[in-house]
This record gives sequence, C-alpha cells and structure tokens, in this order.
Amino acid sequence: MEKKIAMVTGASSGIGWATALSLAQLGYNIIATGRRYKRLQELQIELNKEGVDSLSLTFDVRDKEAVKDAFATLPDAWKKVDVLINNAGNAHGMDPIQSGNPDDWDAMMDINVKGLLYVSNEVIPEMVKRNTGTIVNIGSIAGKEVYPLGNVYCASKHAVDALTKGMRIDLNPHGIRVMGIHPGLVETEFSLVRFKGDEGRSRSVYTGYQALTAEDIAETIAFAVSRPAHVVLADIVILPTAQATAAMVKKNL
Ligand code: NDP
Ligand code: 8X3
Repeated sequence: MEKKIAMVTGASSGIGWATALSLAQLGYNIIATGRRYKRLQELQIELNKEGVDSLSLTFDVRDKEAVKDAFATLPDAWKKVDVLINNAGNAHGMDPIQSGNPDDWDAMMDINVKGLLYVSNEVIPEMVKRNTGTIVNIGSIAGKEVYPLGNVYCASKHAVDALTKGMRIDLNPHGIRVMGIHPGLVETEFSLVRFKGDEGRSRSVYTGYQALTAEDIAETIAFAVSRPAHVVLADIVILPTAQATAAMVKKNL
C-alpha cells in the first residue's frame, strides 16, 4: 500500500518541526510548510533519515494567493493529504488592549485564524471527495481561557477552538476526523517571536519550572492521529505539571 501523506504547517521550528518527525516515524510521507526555506531544507534532511519521502512548500499563510499557488505546485500524487496539522501560528506582542499595536493584531488574526482557513480550504475538498481524512488544529490554553495581556492572541485561539468544532460538525457527513490540541507553555521560539527577539524576556517565560517540549506535543499529536479510524480525540488540553491555569504557574525562582 502507498504511504499516507501528512501535511504540517509551521514545520520550520518548534511543535511543527517535532510533529513532522513524529509523523514520519509513524510512516507518513510529509509535506512541511513555513516561510523559512532553509529551515525546511534542514528538516527534509532529518525526514530523509526516517526513510520517508518529503516535500517542502514555502509560503506565508496570510497570503491567500500564495497558499493557492503553493498547493498548485504539488505533484498529483501529493495532493491527497490524509492528515493535516494546522500548526502555523504565533503570538505577536503582549500589551494591554488600550495600547496594543494594530499590526500585531492583524498578524495574529491573519496568521492564526485566516491562515488556518486558507490552508484547510486547499486540503478539505480532496478529503471530502474521498470521505476520509484527519485534521488536527493546534489551539492553545489561550483558546480555552483569557489571561492578562493575552487579549487578541486569546481571541485568535478561541477562534481556532470554534473553527475546530465547526469543522467537526460540517465534515461529520464525510467521516473526516477533526481534533483540537490545546497546549499550555511549550518552550519553542514562540516567546522569542512574541517578544520580538528579546531573548531575556523570552527565556524568563520558561525559567523556574519544567515547561513542555515540542516533542511532548508531537507525541500527543502522533498518538491522536494513530488511534483507530473510528476514534476522535476531539479536544485535548495539555499543560506542564507546574501550570494550573493559563496564568497560574508554580515557579521555583
Ligand atoms: P514557533 O515560533 O517555534 O513556530 C511557529 C511556526 O509557525 C514556525 O514554523 C513558523 O514558520 C510558522 N509561521 C508563523 N507565522 C507564519 C506565517 N505567516 N506563514 C507561515 N508559517 C508561519 O512556535 P510553536 O512551535 O510554539 O508554535 C506552533 C503553534 O503552537 C502555534 O499555533 C502556537 O500558537 C501554538 N501554541 C504554542 C504554545 C507554546 O507555548 N509554544 C502553546 C500553545 C499553542 P516560519 O517562521 O518559517 O514561517
Ligand atoms: C501559547 C501559550 O500561555 O503563552 O499559546 O498563551 S500561552
């Protein structure tokens, strides 16, 4: 039997990178996407070591036409995606709503919400035709709770949660599995992006306790995806043990 295909968005770092490797270990051929071409090339070398085939697509999920164009370049054999991991996303800034930067708001809504829709829009029709497929949307604890200064990022991840539920309803007649994975604090480049390259501030988010790793999330995704076809892990919240709520983290400083 031909190998199945998994597409992972935001595979150039963090959770997406680790997930691409975990799914390759399950035997999926991988389509890895992101904006950083060089990183995707590096990932492909790692994926080759797992003995699977892989392709990378370089595009900005905000750009509707670029998403379409990138998909159009896929060879026919790669167009039938079996598993879609909608992971690309970030927080941009962390300010009170009254002094937030509208460019940051645009980035978060355009990437985390609309980007997820644009990519899904390319993948879902083929899944519908075949009445099969698995979609995993990476939400966040920020999509389950609202924390101080989280305002627009939380709104974007609440939207991801709503879209996950909406997809599950609309795709139900087609036997397509839709799952939401909602991590708490995971040590990746996430905070470096949120704090615009401020390494000290970024590091402080993860000091004094053991944060989750990208591999923790990737293993959870691989477990969810590899359940039998009649099983959907619809909604998983995964936190570091030190984290009780979005805003409550036991730190030993
Ligand atoms: P990283 O910053 O390490 O990874 C983010 C990924 O998203 C990168 O591969 C990046 O690729 C991609 N991405 C960002 N913007 C765009 C864009 N405009 N177009 C295409 N790709 C884009 O962070 P994480 O791995 O932590 O984040 C992955 C997901 O997990 C996000 O959705 C995040 O919200 C979510 N999450 C993270 C948590 C955490 O604590 N780290 C907790 C809960 C959820 P490139 O820059 O190459 O485009
Ligand atoms: C990322 C985790 O707590 O910074 O979604 O929102 S948090």
